[in-house]
Amino acid sequence: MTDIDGVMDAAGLSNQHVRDYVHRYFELTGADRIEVVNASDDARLLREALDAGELAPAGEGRYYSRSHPKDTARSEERTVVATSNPADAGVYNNWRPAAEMRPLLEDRMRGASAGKTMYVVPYLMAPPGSPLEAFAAGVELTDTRTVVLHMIRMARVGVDHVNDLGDSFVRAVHVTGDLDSLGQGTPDDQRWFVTLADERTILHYGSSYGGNALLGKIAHGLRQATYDGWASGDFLAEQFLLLGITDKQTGRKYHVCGGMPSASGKTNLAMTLAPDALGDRYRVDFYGDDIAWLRADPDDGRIYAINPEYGAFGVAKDTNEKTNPTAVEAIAEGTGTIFTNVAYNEQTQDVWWEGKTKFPPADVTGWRDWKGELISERSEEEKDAPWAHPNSRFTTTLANIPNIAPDYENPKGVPVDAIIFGGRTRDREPLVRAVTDLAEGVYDGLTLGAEATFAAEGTEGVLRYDPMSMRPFMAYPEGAYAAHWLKVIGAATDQPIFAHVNWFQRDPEDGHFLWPGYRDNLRPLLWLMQLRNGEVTGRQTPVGVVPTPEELDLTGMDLRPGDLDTLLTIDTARWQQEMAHREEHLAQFPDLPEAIWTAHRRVAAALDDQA
Ligand code: GTP
Ligand code: SPV
Ligand code: MN
Repeated sequence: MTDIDGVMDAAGLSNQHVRDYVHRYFELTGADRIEVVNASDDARLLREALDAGELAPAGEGRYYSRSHPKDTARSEERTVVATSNPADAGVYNNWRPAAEMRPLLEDRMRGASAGKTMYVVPYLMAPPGSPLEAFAAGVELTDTRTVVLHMIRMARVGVDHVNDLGDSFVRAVHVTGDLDSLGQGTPDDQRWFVTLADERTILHYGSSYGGNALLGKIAHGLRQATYDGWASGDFLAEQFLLLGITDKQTGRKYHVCGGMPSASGKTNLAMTLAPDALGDRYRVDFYGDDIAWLRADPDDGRIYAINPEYGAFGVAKDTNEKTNPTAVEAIAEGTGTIFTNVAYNEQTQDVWWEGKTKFPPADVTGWRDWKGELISERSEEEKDAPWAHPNSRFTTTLANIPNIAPDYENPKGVPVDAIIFGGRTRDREPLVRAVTDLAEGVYDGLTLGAEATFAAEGTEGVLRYDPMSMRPFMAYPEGAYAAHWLKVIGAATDQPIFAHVNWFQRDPEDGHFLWPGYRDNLRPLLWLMQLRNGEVTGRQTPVGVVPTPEELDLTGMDLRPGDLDTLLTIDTARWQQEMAHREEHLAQFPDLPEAIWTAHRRVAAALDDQA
């Protein structure tokens, strides 16, 4: 019989509400042992994971793991937000009654951790001392050691974060289940990923990968927090990157945040190194790459943003010295980085993924693909299959990121100058278009349409609307969401400018990206800051202000002739078609604020005038 209280006493876990919660789920899941985790346990847990074969060494101070081959991405279909109020049902939150989901999940979890250790992981999703700290604490219970190691990198972990909180922490229970027999992706799928938002409880069963299992990140940092932000009236929690731009010539510093759907460029943008030609003048500071919480500050009337996370869980594909030198350094030897589902060489302990180098290693000796199969033994049909899973990732703490902002732990957060939206859109969307009106900016976010990616199972390439990039993380109805956005940003007297960006326009004939992307993405952001400062005027179009070709600083770039024109063109006929789709999309949301419809009609009329 495990002496649970003895373990919690020894770990200094004194909060009685937390202790009661641990007792309850220890009994329910039937785990054999418990362990209370602090960040300082990392080295020991790494050793244990290496000994147990859950991790393999990937060079000095780096680690490699493989997830179950049926468990490599978020499952949107199996993800539910449940409450006790049917009026909380929206279009994208897959609402179910809490009274139905809790017993269902607890049934699945009953006895499912038998033979395993239950790790108790107290965490904080905010810089300590943040005005939003009251929404940030949680305790994840998990039966998988590699999940603990990821949590230590992705969140601030330790008992001190929860001891003095009474009952105000998120209960986040993760039970892995038998991944061999969960019917993943079949009509008999056993997995459930449920946020009981009005009970501040998260119950996830049937995965040990990414957002399905690291509950501080997506389930708390986004789904629970977006619900809490609305219920309290105080803040927004969004799938946003957050960066700073310093103009070394003028000494001014700007902050930009914004939403792009999963695997669409947030990490890369936040880690951007200024293009060589502009590096003497500008510096980009990393604040966050996946989540931002935003609030209006009554003192100076500005919007402030924090990154609640402590690490980055970044897409490996195409990460290299040219696209993202900052990331390459952040995952170098000695950083404690964990790679998941990339290719691995068991003889050299090397890792590889598509786009790390132009061609895969020529000598395939010792190389195994993400499933663990030897490349040298691949059959003719398998020959061209990717070595790494497209959603393979690296996990590293923020402190490893060389352009981490010096003030990234400032509890107050940073004042936001611009909110941008973007995604993978092969036509129609120009490189950048600025929107100065709040309702039109919110409207633009709500109608963000892009090609879905491999970050969720079974959706790659599908064109879909992804409001503010929150479609997989919505927790309450879209009409109320729009109204809450207007309220929170509207409370600021000095509001950010909005913009829509697109790095993914392609040539219709040969398919090449018209814009080289990556480090050059700083250029349209610089233009946006100049527009906000009144230093440029751009060209007014029905869908916003677009730069003139002269206004963009393209020093050191070598664009193909004609590509820049296409990048800055508004195709009126194509946009008119889009407006009809938008109308259908928005019509799904009852109670959408009238200001959003007014913005839609204004844009539509401006396009008709121009046609
Ligand atoms: P999540 O972590 O899933 O929320 O994704 P993210 O939005 O942070 O995506 P990330 O920056 O990791 O990029 C995903 C993929 O897009 C990677 O393979 C990048 O190499 C690629 N990518 C990022 N920026 C650009 C760009 O400017 N141009 C092109 N062509 N690809 C890009
Ligand atoms: C995403 O899918 O948007 C991610 C990765 O940021 S995960 O944590 O798996 O959700
Ligand atoms: Mn994300």
